[in-house]
Formats: sequence, structure tokens, C-alpha cells
Amino acid sequence: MSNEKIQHEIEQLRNEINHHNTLYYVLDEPQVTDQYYDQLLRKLQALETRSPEFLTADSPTQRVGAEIAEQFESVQHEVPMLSLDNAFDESEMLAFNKRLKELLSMETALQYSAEPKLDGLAVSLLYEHGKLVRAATRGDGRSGENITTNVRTIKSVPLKLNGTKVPQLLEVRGEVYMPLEGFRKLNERQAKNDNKVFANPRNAAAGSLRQLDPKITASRPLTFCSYAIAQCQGESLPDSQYAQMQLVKSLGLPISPYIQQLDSIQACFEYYQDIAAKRGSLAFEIDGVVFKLNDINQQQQAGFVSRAPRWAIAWKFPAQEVMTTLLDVEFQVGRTGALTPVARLDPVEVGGVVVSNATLHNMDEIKRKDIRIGDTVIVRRAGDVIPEVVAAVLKDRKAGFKQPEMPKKCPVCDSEVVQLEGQAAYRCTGGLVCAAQRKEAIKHFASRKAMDIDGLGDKLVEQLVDLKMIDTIADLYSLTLEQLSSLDRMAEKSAQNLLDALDRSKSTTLPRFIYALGIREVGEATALALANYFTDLASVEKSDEETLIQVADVGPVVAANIVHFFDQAENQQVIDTVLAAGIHWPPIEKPDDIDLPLKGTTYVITGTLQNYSRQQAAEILKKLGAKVSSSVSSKTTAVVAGDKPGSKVDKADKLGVTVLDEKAFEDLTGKKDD
Ligand code: I6G
Repeated sequence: MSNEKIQHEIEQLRNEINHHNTLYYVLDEPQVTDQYYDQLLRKLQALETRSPEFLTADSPTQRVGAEIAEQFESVQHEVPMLSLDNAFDESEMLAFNKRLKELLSMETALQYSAEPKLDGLAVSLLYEHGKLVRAATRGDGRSGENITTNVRTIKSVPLKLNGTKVPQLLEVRGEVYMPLEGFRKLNERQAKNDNKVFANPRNAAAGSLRQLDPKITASRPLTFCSYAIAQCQGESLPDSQYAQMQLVKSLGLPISPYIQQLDSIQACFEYYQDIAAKRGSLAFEIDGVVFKLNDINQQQQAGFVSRAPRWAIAWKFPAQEVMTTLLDVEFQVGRTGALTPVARLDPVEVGGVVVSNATLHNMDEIKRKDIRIGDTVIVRRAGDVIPEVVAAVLKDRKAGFKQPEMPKKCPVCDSEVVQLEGQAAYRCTGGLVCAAQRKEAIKHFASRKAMDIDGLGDKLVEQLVDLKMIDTIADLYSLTLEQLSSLDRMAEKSAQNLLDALDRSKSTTLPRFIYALGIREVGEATALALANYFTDLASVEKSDEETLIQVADVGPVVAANIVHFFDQAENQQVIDTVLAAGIHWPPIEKPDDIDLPLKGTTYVITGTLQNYSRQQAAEILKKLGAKVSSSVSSKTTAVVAGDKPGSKVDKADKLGVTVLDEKAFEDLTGKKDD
């Protein structure tokens, strides 16, 4: 290929990649698969490697710089980066609107532009002739830090602007933030590698952006949303906030998909309520709604006070994180006997709800966060999740504050508490002796996705167990109208309704029944897989671990839990009793044995694989129809061996059984299953 042709192809590829970036990050309308996009990027990379003379800084291959910075340089903001005034209720919003109307001598309603306030970090992006030349933090508003190398790694920030009407100079302000799903995955990864876990997405975004090594920033799921134009030269700007943001969008920069123009302060109230209602289901955290005068002339007329514009306001939501005192830590016993530390708090309002209890997850978390009784703690309640203690405020700590300790005896039944090897959880050994475990098991049995016993709620189960009317699920179906009617606040009609619901629940399905038994780590999907594999309960009950691990979703730990559950005489007795009460389900047809490529083969997996856990590798093989066994015999098709395989490979060699390395395993199964 001639040089000219190469250059042309490079340009075409860059344009195509930038186009797909806009479709993906700005318009939320991707038109190609990730694979196709990666292919384009690799092709471009190959051409640039072959012809480095055509490499430019705005190429989409040049997001991650190689250099690790020593520190961030300071940059002056030509236009100060201001903050926003806050409002906390309708009356403060009305006062804001009134102030503006007076200031502008307006009799008629003011028009506003509105959008959710993302909980991230304010960043300035400077484009010269369409190319990103500088990114900076807010800092003190007059000068911030130059974080260009890090911001270049954020894929939603275009390195080059789109279109024919690109201004000579454009400074856009916006928020860098971390979506919740990415935050959750990042924290999982951090905890697994014994690294710092972030308290919230905002801290995670801040920590990720302030990395001196841009490779670390690149590995973090950051994204960007524009909210204002600070400077523009060489092109004229539209005269409304809303239209300016549409222009920003047309240049390839992401803007809020929720932005709206509103015709009155009343419309602002409705918008706020609407966003507040959506808050829990958004993919990212927001901490309020920002309202701005839509008319840019009016903005200019209104001007600024000290460090904030008079023409904009952030109507904040109730805080999701507040401080309070940790009064005590108690231990709650769950269905499987696991003891969860629960914080008893000085009651405090979080996100609009009074909270007096919060989870501390487990003892490892308490140690990691170094939380002590008496501490001032930060409590967080986001969306529908259970309130949690995220951190202790160390400056308030007094000598003598002690870390809570796991009790040696169950607080409910006084049985011994043990920690199983290799597990973070501590468990009560009381089993069915423990009223807490029995209560939880019954609640689970009655729950919607299990036996769906309408009217048998948590409070009623607790009452029935406390009054010794029922001990286990076996007693549910012999409850009488007389017994139930004798309960506090239970009219005869409600008692009869509950008996009818119990009767209706007898007609169920095998997956529901298996799930309802509450076997440790057997969720709905596993229960369904067990039911489909075995087709009847008796076969599940008598199966061994070797057979159970053939079932999709079942690994050695779950298999051991299942065998252990059915080995308990008390569990068998409970099952027999409820079945005798008339629980039944329709028979399951065994699905036609589809001709899977590895049907009839048996594999053993040993050692440490680089790209898969043994469980993942087993799942891949099982999905292709193979059996997976834990021991090598002459019937074994092959042994898949990772690092440090041990005696299984020796045995395979002796028996003449094939041994596959990870590469051969991938060739056999097609690809990495992710
Ligand atoms: O901190 C901010 C968040 C969101 C803002 C802002 C915004 O608009 C949606 N707008 C301005 C003008 C300022 N700060 C100063």
C-alpha cells in the first residue's frame, strides 16, 4: 500500500471509530458489536505501528499515555469554576424564583433548564480546533490540577470533536462520575486483591481520577457528562442553556439524557418529584436536581454572587450518607445459622427515612473498617439497599472504644458458634433447635418465589414460633382455624384466608419446592437446574456429590450442601410430613437430550488455570454436554491441567489418559466463557 493510501485508511478508521463512540456514548444507540469495534481499533493500531509517521495524539488508539506523572501541574481557569447555591425544599425554590423575577423585573413565568445533579467531580475540558488539549479539576475555582492524561482515558470524552462547525476554542464543564455497576465491580476487585475499598461512587471516581499512573485510571469505569459551556471562540452560541447543551451534544460530547426545558417554577417541582422517584433505579448516583435560567441573556443580567451564579440552583435530595453514634453491635441469626453483625444506631434520618439499625456485613468488614462501639459512624442508605455502616470517623474516637466481638454462643439458642474453615461467616450450630433459624426457614418457605403462602408474613411467622404453635415448616399444614383465630389481631376471616392460602400452596412445582427447602446456596436457578436434571425429588435426595456436580450451576460446595441437607434425619422428617399433608407438583418431562458436542465424555480438572476458576471451567464443559468428575479413571476422556496439578496428572499418565493444558482446553471449548 502506498503511504497516501495508508494515511487515508488510517483517517477513515479513526472517523469510523469516533462515529461509533458518539453513537455509543452520546446517542446511546450503538450500531455495532463490541467485537466489531475492537476489530476496528486493532486494525488502526496495526496500521499506526507500521507507519508511526501518521500517529497523532487525537487518535482513538492514544488514550492511555505511557508515562507516570510525578505530580499534577496547576492550571489557571480563565473563567472561574463556580459552585452552586443549594435549596432543600419548595419554599427555598419559590424564594429563588421570586428573587430572579424581581431582579429581572419579570411579571411572567421564568423558563428553566433542568437536569439531575450527578454525584461526581466537576471537570473542565478545553478543546482547541476540535482537539482535547487540557482537562482540569475545579480546585479552588480559580486554579485546579491538570489531569489531561487521566481524562484522556475516559472513553466517553472525545479526543476530537465532531462536525463541520467546530469552534476554534471550546471549554466545556461537566461531571466525571462512576456508574453504580462499575463501582460495585471495582470494589469487588479491590477487596479480592486486598486493596482499598471505596465508600461510595464519588470517592471511587475521585480516587481514580487522581492517580499518577494513567493506566490505573484507564482500568476504572469512569464516565463523563457535560453541563455547561464556559468559553467559546470562533462560532456563535445559541441563546438558551438547553440549546447550548444540544450543540455540545452535536459536537460529540455526552450530555444528560434527562435535560428538559421547563416553563414555570411549578413545572420545576414536578420535574424534581419525577427525578426523585427515578433516583433509586438510575444506573448512577445523583444528589439533587440543577435548575438554571434557560435564557442566556437573563443569566447574564442576573450575574453572580461571591462564588455562585444567581441564575442557577441545586435542589438537593435528602442526604444518603449521615453521621451518627454506634450505640452497640448485636448479632442476627439467619436461615442458615450465619451470624450477621447489626449496628444499633442513635436514630438518624438518612435519605428521608429514620434509621436505627444498619448492617455491618461480617466480622472481616468490621476489622477492615476498624469500627468500634461508641464511634461516630457514617451511615449510608442508597436506593433500596439495606442501610450500612460505611466508615468510622476517627477524629471522634475516644480511648476505650472497643471492636465488637463475635459471641461464642448463639444469642438466640445458646448453641455453640463456629467459623467454618476458609469462610468469613460464623454460624450457630443449633440447626432446628435455634428458633431464629427455624423462623427464617419458615419465612423463606412461605415467601413469594418459594411456596407463595399469601398472608403468612414475617411478623406472623415470628408470632407463631414464639407461641410454639409451630416449630418447623412441617407444622404449617396442621394449623387450625381455632388456633389462628386465637392470635392477636387475627379475625376469623383472616384466619380462614390463611388456611385457604396454605391449601392453595400445596399445588406447586418441583423447582419451587426444592427452592423452598432453603438448602444453603441453592437459589431459584439452581433449584430449577436440579429439578430439570433429576425430574423427581427422590433422585435429588439420594444423589451423591459426583452426580450433583454434573448439574449446571452446581459446584463441589453446593453439591456438598445438598448432600448434607438430605443426610439430616430431621430434614427428611420435615419433607415427609409436608408431602403427607398433600404437597404435589406436575411431573417434569425430561428435555430431549440435545446433541451437545461433548456428550458422552468425562473430564477431570486439576491445578490452577490462568483464566478460569476450576468451577468456571467445569461449567463450560458441562454446558457442552461433558461430565466433570473429581477422580481420574480409565473412563476419563481427558484431564485439564493448570499450574501445580499434583497427582491427578501422574495418574492420567499411568492410565494413558490425555492431559490438556489451558490452551488445548480453550481450543476444545471454543473460547473463554465470560
Ligand atoms: O456543580 C455543578 C453541577 C451541575 C454545576 C452545574 C451543574 O449543572 C448541571 N452548573 C454550573 C453552572 C455550576 N456547577 C457552576
